[in-house]
Amino acid sequence: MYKIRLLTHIADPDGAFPVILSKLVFQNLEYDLLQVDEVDDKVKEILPIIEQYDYVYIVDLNISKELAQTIEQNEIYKQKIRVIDHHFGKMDMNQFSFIEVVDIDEIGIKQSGTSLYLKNLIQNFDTPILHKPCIQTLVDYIRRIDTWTWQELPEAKGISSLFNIFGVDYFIEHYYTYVKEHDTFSYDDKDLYLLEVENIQIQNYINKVKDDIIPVKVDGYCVGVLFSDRYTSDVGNALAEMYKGTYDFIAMIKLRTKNISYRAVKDNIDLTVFTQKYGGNGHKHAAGSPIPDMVPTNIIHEIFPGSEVL
Ligand SMILES: [Mn+2]
Repeated sequence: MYKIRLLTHIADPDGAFPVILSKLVFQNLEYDLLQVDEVDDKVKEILPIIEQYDYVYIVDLNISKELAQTIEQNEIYKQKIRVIDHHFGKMDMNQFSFIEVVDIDEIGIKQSGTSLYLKNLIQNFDTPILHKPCIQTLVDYIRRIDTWTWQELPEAKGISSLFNIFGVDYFIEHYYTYVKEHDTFSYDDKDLYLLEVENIQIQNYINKVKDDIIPVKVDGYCVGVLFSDRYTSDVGNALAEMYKGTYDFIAMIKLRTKNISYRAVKDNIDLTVFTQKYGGNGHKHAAGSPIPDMVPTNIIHEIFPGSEVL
């Protein structure tokens, strides 16, 4: 029986579904849901105890070049660790033998962390359950949401909204049970009602925040900056559409989770170039970067001069 450790992305269904797939295939599984900037530290924690795992999968996330070099030089590390990623900005990590970054596959289909991980599991640990139509459908929906190709199949979008409503832990629990108990996937009446309410809330929220944008010039770009940590994807897409011709991209500052999400407004923008300077990562038209640790404290000092953060 294999013992598996999975490190995956906490932010969206593309990170959550690999947990479900792993639970279906491996009885002995430990997993961590991580932010992009937490991966290196977690891997460094695991390296000294890596003997106890057969494989350590890192999905929809990546590691630093320095850490990749350390792993590549160690026979055991590189045999056990598998990085499966699809972020365009991490393409050059394919130089390492244990890292696979695929943006578009050999037949021209844009890939996501979940879709690549499913392929990997089928190749290496094939079990009948992975071929269930409901898994194929859900993985395809998630892949489309994550690669902005869901417009051709609008029903895919519902999974993203249900993830936002449920939160990551309930999402995993709910769909793990679902795929075990069902052959095919469809939204039920409860899902549809939740989606309707969610849609109204998103529209109301976008209407409220659309006028809160602060125009900022940075590194030669004209950026629409917004403090917003809700409905990132919908807000980003709606604002990018509304502000065509005004901004190069939208930056949504999320203080609570200490990260920034970017959405390109103009087609010719490559956000991987901009975010690299700020320790970020992502795709050409959607990317993220961390907020430096001291920023929340600095803001408190700014608001309450002379204050002391305990
Ligand atoms: Mn992804």
